Amino acid sequence: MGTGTLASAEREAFERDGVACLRGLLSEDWIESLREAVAKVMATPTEYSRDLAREGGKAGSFYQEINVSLRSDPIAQFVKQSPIAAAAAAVMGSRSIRFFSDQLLVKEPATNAETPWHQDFPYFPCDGDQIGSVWLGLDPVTRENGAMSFVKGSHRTGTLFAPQNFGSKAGYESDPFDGPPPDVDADPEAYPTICYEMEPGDVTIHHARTLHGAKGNESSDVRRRGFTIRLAGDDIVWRNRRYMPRGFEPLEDGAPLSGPRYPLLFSR
Ligand SMILES: O=C(O)CCC(=O)C(=O)O
Repeated sequence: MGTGTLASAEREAFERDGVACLRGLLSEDWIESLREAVAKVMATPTEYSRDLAREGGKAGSFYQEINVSLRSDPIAQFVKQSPIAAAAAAVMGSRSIRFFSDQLLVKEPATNAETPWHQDFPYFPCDGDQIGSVWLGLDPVTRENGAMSFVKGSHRTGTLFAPQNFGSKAGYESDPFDGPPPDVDADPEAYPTICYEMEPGDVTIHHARTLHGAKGNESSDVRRRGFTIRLAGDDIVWRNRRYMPRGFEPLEDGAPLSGPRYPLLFSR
């Protein structure tokens, strides 16, 4: 699907559910170039690389690294030139899209480290509504190997749950939020979820206030190489927060995103 044919159904799904799935957005060439680049990144870990399975005392490996596009030219090229930013603008209803951050999240087979239920927004030093994440898999992604689930409509409840360390699950020192995230799995009636199984080339885009999480990778032989790009629309401004994740360049409190660290990827 090209962004020119982006159906209003996907924008409606994003508004209603807090997540939309765009099938076949990316060509095989983009996926192959990302696979090669991710292999190089993982072979040369940095101080920003973590294994969330090891940190959480779990089996397997859950490699996580923030802002890999800042150290890998092919990944930067993907962020800047692929149809991702134009698609995000259409789905989020924004005239412009800026890069905010990215994250590589690779769950190897037989890894029982879950991605805890969380909203992205409390981890982001920003304010506004037009902010979301485009997530893609470099492998077929199923419930078995760790497809994400999203609590439908949770981006519009007005509730924001406190950030926590994904490995140890300890709460971070943060601004006052509405307590820790709920146990979504324990109450499916209160928290109806949606899960998209995906092929390489498909992407999801979720609102930064949407509650989401993923199981571990229970497959014995299929990896789950996930890559997510955080994209900011017209109304997003910098906000100083007590919990400040690594990898951001602070701006003045309340300032619109600007400068080379937050480049404009799309405008219309
Ligand atoms: O890949 C995962 O398991 C989690 C990704 C995520 O939470 C996100 O992209 O916001």
